[in-house]
Amino acid sequence: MVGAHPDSDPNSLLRQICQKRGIDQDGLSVGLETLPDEALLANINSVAQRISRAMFANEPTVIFGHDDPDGITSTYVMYQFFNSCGYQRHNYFIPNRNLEPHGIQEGFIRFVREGGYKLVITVDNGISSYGGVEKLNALGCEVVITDHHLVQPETLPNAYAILNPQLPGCQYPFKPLAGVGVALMLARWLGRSLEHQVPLSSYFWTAVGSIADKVPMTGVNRTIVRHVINHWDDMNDPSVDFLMRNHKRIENDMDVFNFMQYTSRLIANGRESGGQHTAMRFLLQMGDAKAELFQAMEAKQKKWEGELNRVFNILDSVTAGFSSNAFIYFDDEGVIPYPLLGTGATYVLGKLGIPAILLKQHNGDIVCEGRCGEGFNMVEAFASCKEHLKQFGGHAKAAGFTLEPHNYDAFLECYNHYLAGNLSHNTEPIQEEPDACLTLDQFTPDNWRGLELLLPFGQQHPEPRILVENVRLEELQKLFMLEHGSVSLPLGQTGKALLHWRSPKQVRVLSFEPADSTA
Ligand SMILES: [Mn+2]
Repeated sequence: MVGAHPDSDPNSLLRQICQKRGIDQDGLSVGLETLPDEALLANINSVAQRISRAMFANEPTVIFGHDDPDGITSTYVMYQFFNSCGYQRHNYFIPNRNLEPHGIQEGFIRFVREGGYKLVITVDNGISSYGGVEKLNALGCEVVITDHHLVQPETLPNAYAILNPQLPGCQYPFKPLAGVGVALMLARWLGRSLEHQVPLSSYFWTAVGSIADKVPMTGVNRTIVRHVINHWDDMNDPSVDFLMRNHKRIENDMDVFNFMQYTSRLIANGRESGGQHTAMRFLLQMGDAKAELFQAMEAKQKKWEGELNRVFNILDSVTAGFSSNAFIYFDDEGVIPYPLLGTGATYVLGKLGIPAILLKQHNGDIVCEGRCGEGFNMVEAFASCKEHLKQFGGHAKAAGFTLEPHNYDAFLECYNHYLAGNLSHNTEPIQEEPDACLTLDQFTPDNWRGLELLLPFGQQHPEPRILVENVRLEELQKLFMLEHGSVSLPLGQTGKALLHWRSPKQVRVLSFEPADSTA
């Protein structure tokens, strides 16, 4: 079987995919040495100096996070960095968005006042907290903002300094970092000046937060996740060790990637009050307390998974037969729990391929989560209606807002006006071409395994789709584990199989078209 024929080259399939996607094959295994210089992040020096001053003067400091996995990991990376420096006056606060709206609100301002904090470091949020920063300043507390959400230049908070690759004029070449990616770059920069190395586990938690936040898996984001995969055996973190004991054995790169995805889903559970979060306590506790907190997160996760299925069923019936170029749904019966509003909007976007917003009553206001694909900008859409909104913010493809109920009709009119002017009429989902076309004799377990180098997958870097022609599914079954979901597998027929890469030994069948029907 092994010979000089090009198709027996284990890298032939990988090469085809890289060519098709315009990926530099040699760049697939680059390391941290290729990361851009953190000095290119605007304001990083003033941010670092202010934080160093707090550390040297032993000022009480609080990290203000966000209650999603990106926000939790951002908080943890910063907190751990301070721990490892021997600083002892730092604390954290994770707001609970079920109790208070997004950003700096009264509960946190009270916490700062009562705790006498002199410095607040926001992570994964803060860029849209103009009013909150004013109130903190009035307490004599300075605020350093680190964030990755889109910047609204006319309402930049009056902070001591702002670190955000999206800031106008910021020279950092890679913009779509996660909130935790920004926190990691700050820790690396502080580490450089303090001659203190950031541990490998911080890269792991950055990978977990980045995967959860669905940032593009390209550039710096990919380099960070790949670094963790490549150095998996050197990982040394009590929380990772604990989670691994409760997880199946990790044998290959895909298992590491699956483990990161599993971790990102687990730590999404555990909102509490008073700035606490079960995932943060799990990360910081040891022994029996750690095990108990793990069980609490698992129990909440099970409960939410059940809820999610119920919400998807509701959305299935709401979207059945829907034909318009934008989706707006007000949950006036209160059947979608607030924490699932964003996931619900993502689900509708996936189904209909059009901009989707879901709204509901929450704590006396109306809250909204919106999701869209290429060619539309949710933040811009909400900005165009901002006179009717209490607050809004997010990313081009995922954003949210709060409004007072009496402004609902005015918002709706304004949003419809924006849709009419900004929605392209061609909303048909684009049928993507496969990444490679092969015949069965060119398709071997060796070149399939070679695709593991493409890990990690995510936005703008999906699992490869391979079209194999003139194949009988029995032949594939001899070579791989076949996963096919609801696609039926007509055995005994020859045809075209469209396949997804799932793991070195596993193939997912997306569709199968018998040769006869293609004639
Ligand atoms: Mn985030």
